[in-house]
Amino acid sequence: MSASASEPVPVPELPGGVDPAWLPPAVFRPLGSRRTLISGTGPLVDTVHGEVAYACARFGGRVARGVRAPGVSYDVVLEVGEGGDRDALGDEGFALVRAGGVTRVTAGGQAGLLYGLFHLVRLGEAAFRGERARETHRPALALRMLDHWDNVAVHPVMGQVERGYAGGSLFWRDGLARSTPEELARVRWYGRLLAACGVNAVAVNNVNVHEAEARLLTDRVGEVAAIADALRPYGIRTHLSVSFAAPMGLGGLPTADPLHEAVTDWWAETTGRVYAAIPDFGGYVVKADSEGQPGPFAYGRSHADGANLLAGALAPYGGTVHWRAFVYDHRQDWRDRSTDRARAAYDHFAPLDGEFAPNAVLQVKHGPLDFQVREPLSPVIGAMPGTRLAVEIQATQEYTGQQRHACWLGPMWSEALRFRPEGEGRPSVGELARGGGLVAVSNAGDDPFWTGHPLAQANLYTVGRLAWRPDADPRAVLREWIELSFVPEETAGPERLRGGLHAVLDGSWRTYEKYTAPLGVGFMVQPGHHYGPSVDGYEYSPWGTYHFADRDGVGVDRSRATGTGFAGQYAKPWAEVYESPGTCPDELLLFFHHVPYGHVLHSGETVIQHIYDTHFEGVAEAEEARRVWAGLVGLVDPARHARVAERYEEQVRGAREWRDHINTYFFRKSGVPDARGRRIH
Ligand code: GCV
Repeated sequence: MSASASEPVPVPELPGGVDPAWLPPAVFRPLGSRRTLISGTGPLVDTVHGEVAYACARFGGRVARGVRAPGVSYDVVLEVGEGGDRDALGDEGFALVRAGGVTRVTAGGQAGLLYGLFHLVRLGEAAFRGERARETHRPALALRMLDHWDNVAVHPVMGQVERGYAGGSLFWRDGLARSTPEELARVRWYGRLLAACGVNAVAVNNVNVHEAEARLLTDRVGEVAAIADALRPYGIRTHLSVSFAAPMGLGGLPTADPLHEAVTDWWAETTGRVYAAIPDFGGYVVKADSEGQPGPFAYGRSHADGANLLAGALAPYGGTVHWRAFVYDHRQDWRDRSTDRARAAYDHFAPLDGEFAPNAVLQVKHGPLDFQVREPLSPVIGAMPGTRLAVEIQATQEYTGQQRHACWLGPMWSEALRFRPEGEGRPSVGELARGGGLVAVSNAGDDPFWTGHPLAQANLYTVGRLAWRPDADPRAVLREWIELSFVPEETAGPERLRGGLHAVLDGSWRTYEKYTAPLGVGFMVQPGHHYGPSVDGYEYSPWGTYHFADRDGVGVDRSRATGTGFAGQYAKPWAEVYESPGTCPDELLLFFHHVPYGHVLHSGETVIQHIYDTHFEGVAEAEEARRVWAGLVGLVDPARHARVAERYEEQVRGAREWRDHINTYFFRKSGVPDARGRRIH
């Protein structure tokens, strides 16, 4: 556990060769060259003390803890507030003011002090200049979480990390928890990075629970406790993915029926033991009745019955169950046009609104399908006002370039979080998620750059900052990340570096969209690993992800009038907007409608010409990004530069492959030549 009160907790040592991401030592210079007084007690205040001491040791400042020494003046005061401040700011909020040459952070609680500290780090010198009127900062979402799809043992198909593109797991190696001092220092460093962008919860194992992962709940809980110990100093609570069938697999019961008393007792006892090992344990994450995972359907019970079973076991300890809404038929017959995977989550869950326990959170993927580069918002998010909802996004780039392509997802997530399911004047998704939070599938691993592609660190950073403020301008978040990670020192002439980084990242999501599956139709990826194009890869498969291209047209008719009725799952105005190709936004046209190739978009182009044009443009943009990046050599750390340069080679190759597959496929299907006469194979 933590060091005793009032002792600084030392900053963990970054293992050799590992990239400091958005916390290079230089970002601590402005704070570390001043005199700071810290007041408050508790383990997170000890962490703050350790951070300031680390900064001062490097940059010549001084830090004192407790009462002001007579005759000594301070430039910075970091304090946990009393009375009204505590109530107004909450445990995680803080106020910042600068007057009379003193910068003062007053936090509502210990966690707020930690976030206030990292806020000062982000502000850099600006935090210590002139006067600053009192401003308050509080996270909009109480739960800001990363889910790791990390396997404890290497899985024969999915490897150590399912959909992981950043090496092995930070937590597990070959069947065991990582436990060397160096490995645990790295876990602590991960916690440090997460706290610096606002994340406060981590689920440490895959939602697809195999045998080894299942046992983390029982005889192997000590391994989870060790991870929790490493993350705790940075205000991060640890969560565990569990199998709904655990009472059978681990407890030897003949059933996992959520209404069976022996099952309830088993979960209660097991959960009690988890809390004995990890007193601040966050709770369970459950994938049930989904892609082969067991669930309550086997007993004729509802998902509210299932979630409430675990919620009941967690409630005495203040824990939460995160119950995933990703439930659909993955054994669909492609000939069956009456089943639509996009409908599934709403069909299963909307009727259960109001039935979930207060400490059950329904975790809903932001789109109705599965983290495609473009999807509408999941209609579940606007349809369950009586349920605590968490929005799930995917930082790991399963369908967005697998961290071989630069694809900053901030604008996509921001669009989802700002979307208003019931139209203008009604709550945004960010507001609707207040009860449950924002959860991202992590893109981090044991890669020296944390995320495989160094520029994918921007996605991880953006997750935390958007969870803190879902209405933040994503470009401002990117700017913060650039300043911390690439331009920490106020050196002359970093404008070219800033400009170059914005040039390659600002529009990278749309670039990726341009050269992959068009107009919201999704998938068209190679089955299994999901990298690279295969237009018909999933067309005759059981997974429910079809595009229905033929010689006349393409897209899925999800209208109420003639299609699967999915558009009718939305409230007004969206149900009407999506219902007709005349009002449906271009970028979602093929998600909602099957149209002829000659259909004219709002942009004035035909669908087929749009496909050709965007695919040529997307490749040109990827080539341009590669060129811009090459020009930044000498301005970026050489190892980072080299890694990104290597990834751009692959991105350009991959983009060309996508372009040629998609354009050729649709040229052959439609027989319509490119109006601009470019070469199509
Ligand atoms: C963890 C998609 C991915 C799976 C993932 C699943 C989920 O289907 O391909 O790897 O499983 O989503 O979100 O549970």
